[in-house]
Amino acid sequence: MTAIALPADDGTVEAKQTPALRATQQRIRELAREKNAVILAHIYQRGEVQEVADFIGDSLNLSREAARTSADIIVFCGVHFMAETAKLLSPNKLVLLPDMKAGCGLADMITADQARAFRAKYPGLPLVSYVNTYAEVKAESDICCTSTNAAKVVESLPDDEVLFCPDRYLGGYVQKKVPNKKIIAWQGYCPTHFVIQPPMVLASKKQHPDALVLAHPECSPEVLELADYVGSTQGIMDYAGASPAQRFIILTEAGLLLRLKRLHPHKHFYSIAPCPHCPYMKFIELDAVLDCLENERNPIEIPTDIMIRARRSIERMMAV
Ligand code: CIZ
Repeated sequence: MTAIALPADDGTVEAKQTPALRATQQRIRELAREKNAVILAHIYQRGEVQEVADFIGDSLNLSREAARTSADIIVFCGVHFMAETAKLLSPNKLVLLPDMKAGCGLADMITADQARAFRAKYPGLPLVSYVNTYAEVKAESDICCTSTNAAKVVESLPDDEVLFCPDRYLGGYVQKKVPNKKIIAWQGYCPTHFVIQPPMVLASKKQHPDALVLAHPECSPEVLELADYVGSTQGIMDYAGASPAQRFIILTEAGLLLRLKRLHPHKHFYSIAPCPHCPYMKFIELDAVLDCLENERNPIEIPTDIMIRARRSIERMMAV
């Protein structure tokens, strides 16, 4: 293993900058150039993985950036559904996921069969699916959404009642933003955001009374009640960057905290205790990135019929 972890007081983990780590990073960059590959790192990735990326961001923006490049290969340092989204938007590129164990606890909460049964229970209602779903679920949906545009997507539909999957908390948050429609939400949730509980937030607020609380809408409504701002990963990044405030409590996965600390070293970012880490995101290690690029391992493949229908759901969202 190339990286040696150094835990910080706030619960984030930085890799020790050893010669072996730097050599692996350098080899990844050389190979990316030789093979005309673009490396994407989701904002929840380990710091040393973010450092080798061409683009860092949320899953949809990364997939769109990669689609705009003339790269032959996309290495997606993130989780499986994200690499699938990149493949949907770049069907002619080879998309690689460094470690196939990088699944998603939230995406696992609904299968295509369950999505079909959900629709059958409410005939005629449109199904909106969060991008955090597998391609086979997107294929059963009318339209996709992100945490940034979910309210806008729901608002754009002509129906008074809308099915939403898989995240009940994002569904509930959207319901508050769009009170004129009834949202019937699938009862899934993100296990990493689920561990964030109000007493932990209150304890962090007590420790940092002048800090603003920025929360992701995958947190429970009780947690969102305590937030000064609720937004997607990109929304939190933009808010923290633009705000004149100097101190922030960040209620989402540790990778975002790490990114904010690097981008704004003069500001102060805190978490809750314990700091939430997504185990799936952390499966992506530098050695796996190198191995998958070197050996073109773990290509993402999506059956054509699913590809066509899933892509349609994403394109409808992009048109909103
Ligand atoms: O789609 C993404 O990247 C995730 C996980 C959430 C977000 O808010 O960006």
